[in-house]
Amino acid sequence: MKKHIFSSITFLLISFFLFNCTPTAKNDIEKKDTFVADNYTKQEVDIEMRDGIKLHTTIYSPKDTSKKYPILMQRTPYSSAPYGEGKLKPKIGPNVHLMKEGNIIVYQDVRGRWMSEGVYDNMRAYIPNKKENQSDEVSDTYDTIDWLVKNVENNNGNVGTWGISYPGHYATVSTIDAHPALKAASPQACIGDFFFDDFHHNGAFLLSYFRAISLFGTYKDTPTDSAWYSFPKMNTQDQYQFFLDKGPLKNLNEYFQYDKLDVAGTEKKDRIDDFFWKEIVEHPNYDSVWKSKGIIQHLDKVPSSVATMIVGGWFDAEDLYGPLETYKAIEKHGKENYNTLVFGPWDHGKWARNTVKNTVGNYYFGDSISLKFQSEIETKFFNHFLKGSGDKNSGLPEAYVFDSGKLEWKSYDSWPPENATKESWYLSDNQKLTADKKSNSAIKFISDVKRPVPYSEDIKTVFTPRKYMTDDQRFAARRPDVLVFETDILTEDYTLAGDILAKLKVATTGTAADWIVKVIDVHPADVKENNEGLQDHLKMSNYHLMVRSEVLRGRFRNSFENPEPFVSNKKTDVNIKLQDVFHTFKKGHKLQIQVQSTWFPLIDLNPQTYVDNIYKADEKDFKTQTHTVFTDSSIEFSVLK
Ligand code: PG9
Repeated sequence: MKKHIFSSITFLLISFFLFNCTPTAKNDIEKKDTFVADNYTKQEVDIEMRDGIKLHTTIYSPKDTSKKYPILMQRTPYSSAPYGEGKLKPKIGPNVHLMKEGNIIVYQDVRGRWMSEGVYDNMRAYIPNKKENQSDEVSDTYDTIDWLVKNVENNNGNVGTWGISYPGHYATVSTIDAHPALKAASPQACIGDFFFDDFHHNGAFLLSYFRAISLFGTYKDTPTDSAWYSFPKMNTQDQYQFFLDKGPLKNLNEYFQYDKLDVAGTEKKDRIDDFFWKEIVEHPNYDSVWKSKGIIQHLDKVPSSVATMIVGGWFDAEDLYGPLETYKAIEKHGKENYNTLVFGPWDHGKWARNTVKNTVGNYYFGDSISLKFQSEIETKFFNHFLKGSGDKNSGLPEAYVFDSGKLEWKSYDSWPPENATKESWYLSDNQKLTADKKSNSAIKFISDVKRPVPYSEDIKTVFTPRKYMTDDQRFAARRPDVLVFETDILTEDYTLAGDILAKLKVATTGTAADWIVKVIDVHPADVKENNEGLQDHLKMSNYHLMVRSEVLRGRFRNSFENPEPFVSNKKTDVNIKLQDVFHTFKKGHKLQIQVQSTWFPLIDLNPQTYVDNIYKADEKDFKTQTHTVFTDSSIEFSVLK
């Protein structure tokens, strides 16, 4: 057996940054957690796919063979480690309850990753009408399930899939043209489309993902249990200054050996290029490359034999579009499907954590929220469909959603709730958000590419963004290049339930601009209680809680496929869809809107002069401009009375 020297640094890094779970040192895990070793056996098999490629699959089976068990599977690009005889995960399965009651738990390295054969492709495109032996992730999942139910001892013939983020995406994939043994799938924070999740938001590049690109852009040509990629060395903790000094995105090519990509005749195995950076650089628009990779469009192929529970976090900085659009697409196409939604006050993957205090950054939402989800919702879902009757009377609600303002769960028969209605507020001058349309005046601000608006007060370098989603926005509100509009102090509760549409009317002296809109819950000044996780320089008094935020790269205002410049100084409509919220602005609070044009370095800088491809823009293209927001701009909310 090949000696496995899995790179623990990589494992620690991936675990911490992507799932905010800091695995304790190896010996602590062994010392504390022997449940898996005491109650499960582990086998590793290489399952052959229809095209001959073998996928490395790790199977944990209960030692108690007196009964049969369903199979719970996660397919992942992040490794099924640890590999090798006698090396076991300290915890397995979606949660500790499902681990302890006994299930067959399976992990598989997806094609081209870690110990599996094949060539990796990010968000590999689904091939609807595959020719014989043609493979994609759907067929890989089907072939794997087929092998498992036919070969794993003591299985009860029922399979469930689950995963968070990229593994969540593969759980979504499992539902398409699903194997008949698949009875339940829980895609969680599932990537829907890389043009709207993770690396891009409405055409803007998430510069804050810079270090994560290497994770997915380097080829490996043999199965390996050690990391074959490396992360760019920034040699600083001040990412704002780092990226400001770097200037145009093309200056990042050096970190991805981009220039070496086109060396004629270079064998793939000799290249040290990053194919994912090349994909991002050469496809700045929503073209066939990104479209083909999006999974939402194929969710008309989810059979009603598969029950789905889509899970997400209202404050998930990585994948918010994915879970919301996945749920809505299955609702739209699968009228007979059992399809439910759970959205809580979580950041990326927090619902899988075992912490009692549920916070996101500086904000505290309550105790045991994740723990109750695991025991009362997630475990119940899988047991009903994999061990129980499997009918539609699961006892679980259609939409189980947490009001992040009232700090309480609510159940609805649909999401958004049927009785939510649209209400518009106008961005008036004197910094007011008013219910009635104001005169057509204009508010100007200078958008300085040399001094962009920070997306957070925190300067530190991130692997992927997380905490900013609930950050206090007073630091931004006090900048001249952030426009602020707020209601009077609310005299009664005001509940938003569903998406938000910012209908901006803007102009610029330039020919290109980004537009960012933030929705903020301004807390009363007399709030005295400060939770223990609050950063020292902050107080809950007058806390400006960011409830939702979104960017639109202005060139895509009319089409993500066909960008177009602004006409200088011409009043122009820019509509920005902000993802769903469920938040009550309580009596005594204020609802505030902020509008700005830079958000650095969460996203890259817009040159503010139109160029064909910002990834290839030169220093000379970046120009400070004066932008204008007209006061007939409005925000349309989904309101629950
Ligand atoms: N969706 C998350 C991610 C994808 C790609 C890069 C970094 C993060 C995730 O899988 O956690």
